[in-house]
Amino acid sequence: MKQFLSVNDVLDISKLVESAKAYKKNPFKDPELGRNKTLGMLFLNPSMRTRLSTQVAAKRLGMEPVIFNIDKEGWQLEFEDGVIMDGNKSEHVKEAAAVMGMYFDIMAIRTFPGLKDREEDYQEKYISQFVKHAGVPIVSMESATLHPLQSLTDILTMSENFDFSSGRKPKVVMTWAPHKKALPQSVPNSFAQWTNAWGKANFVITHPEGGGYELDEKFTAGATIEYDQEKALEDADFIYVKSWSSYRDYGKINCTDPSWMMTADKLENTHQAKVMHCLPVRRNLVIGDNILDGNSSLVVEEAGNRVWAAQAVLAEILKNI
Ligand code: SN0
Repeated sequence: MKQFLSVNDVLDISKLVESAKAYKKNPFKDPELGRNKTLGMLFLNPSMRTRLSTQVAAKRLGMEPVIFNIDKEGWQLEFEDGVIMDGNKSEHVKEAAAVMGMYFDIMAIRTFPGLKDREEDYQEKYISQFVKHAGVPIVSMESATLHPLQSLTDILTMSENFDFSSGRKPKVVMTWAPHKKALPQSVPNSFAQWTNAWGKANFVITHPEGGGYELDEKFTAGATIEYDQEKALEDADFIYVKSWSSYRDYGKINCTDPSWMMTADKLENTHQAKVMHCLPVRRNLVIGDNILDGNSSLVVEEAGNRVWAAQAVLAEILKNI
């Protein structure tokens, strides 16, 4: 693997999941793979799980992770081409990325969307410039439109929590939930893209009708869209809860209906469904206490799996440099 920006960089999802499981069984089996290699971890936005799990994963492969919170500690970067830099931006990404590429063997980057200009966000203006100018493999730690390390973790978590030998496909339902902030579509886009590419589930997406919450079909094609949440949740094996802002009415919050919150009573007509969320989750706004404090929640186990997903991805890239 030469980079990790989306599922399209993965040759064989099942193999990558098996590799993550092998690291889970034996975290220290490859202490030499990343020896004398440095991972630059660049944050333009906040992070807890991604930062910590990727750092731990890198160390277990013998790598040295170096963290740089560019948003707080660096020069403000310019990303536009051909501008006169007489404003508050001190350095162009062309130099910044090229320089960092001289220091690091792999670079991992977190950069959220602006949620104002859909075209700009969906062109991945920020991460793509690092790809272009850094000259080293780039790993997405959530970009403007995708969050592949999270999605690999989610596939791993589902594969551990379903008995595929039953011959039945699990029903996976991704449901929208209300939120007070306009959130990126990155996590739901990416979950849809990976679940479709994985191909081992019956996949349904449910969200309010009329607010433009339909996600980019480039990621969702193959999934069933059902606007009635109750109907969508029938016979579910996994319920993936996520809030996102409108895609069609870009970046807007067009629905705040609390009845879309995930609560324990909604599990009644499911196959004892397990509830997933990437975290951080706002209790009693997105998911109720009665789920998060009960047996149906996988959220902590899921977050724990982030280490093994990151380790599998870094290992694949290290084998190629
Ligand atoms: C981010 C998102 O993409 O939805 C990161 C998830 C991994 N989530 C948030 O920004 C939540 C912030 C909040 O205040 O609840």
